[in-house]
Amino acid sequence: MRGVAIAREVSRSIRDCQLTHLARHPIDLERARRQHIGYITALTESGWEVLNLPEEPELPDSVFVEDTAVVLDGLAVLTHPGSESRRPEVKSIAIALSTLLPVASISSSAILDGGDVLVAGRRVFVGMSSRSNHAGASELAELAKPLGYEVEVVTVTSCLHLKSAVTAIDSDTLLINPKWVSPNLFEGYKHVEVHPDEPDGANCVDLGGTVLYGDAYPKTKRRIQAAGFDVTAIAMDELAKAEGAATCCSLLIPISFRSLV
Ligand code: CIR
Repeated sequence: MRGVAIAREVSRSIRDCQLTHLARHPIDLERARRQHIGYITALTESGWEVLNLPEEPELPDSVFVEDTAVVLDGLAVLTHPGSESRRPEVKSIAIALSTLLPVASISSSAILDGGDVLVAGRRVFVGMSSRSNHAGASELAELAKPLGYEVEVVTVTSCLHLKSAVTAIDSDTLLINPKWVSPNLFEGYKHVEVHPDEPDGANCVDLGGTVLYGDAYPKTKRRIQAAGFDVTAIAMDELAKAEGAATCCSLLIPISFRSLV
């Protein structure tokens, strides 16, 4: 067992989701739910015990649990999401996380979305987007520092979250779209760049042993494989209409992070 993954079923109101950089297209709820089941299955088959929380009918974006918390080694930090409509999502995630880890919170005077927080080894990058600000980054830094993490603020453009532009393939290797975030900010890591035809392809999940990835980016997938990684590609295009990608749908708590509970 690699650890626990927290997820949440797709809300029946997902068609009313927040959209920032995408035009609204009708979302097929049943198809989105089938894709979410595919996601859960991939997590389970990769050795994660999935805690799949029940649907929140009134919270359109609640499948994207990543934005509600930042999981560190020995601490979960509940966020204060940048979008007001998403703040009620945090309560039930807090209850789930508190059974696994000590929990702290970002205050209501700051904003932070988990999608803007990239943890790669002991470095934590926080993207300044419409959903996260300097106050959020500095509160996170205060909480993370005693655990041995160094927090760096980075500029990101043209996309919703930092993790739309860069994610970790493993703790040494980043998948990056250099048009949305500068690779120079991530010295010390190996980089795999998205194929220029696939700008949305920088979001993957390191499941340990395999990389979970959307099947809409075959050219970038080949680049990840050529760098020596096993890739599990799944359909996520219906969820992508809500501006969500692979990392957004889970909070991963590796078994080693639970040692302080
Ligand atoms: C939102 O705009 O908040 C949702 N429609 C999409 C959130 C995706 N989450 C993520 O990238 N971490």
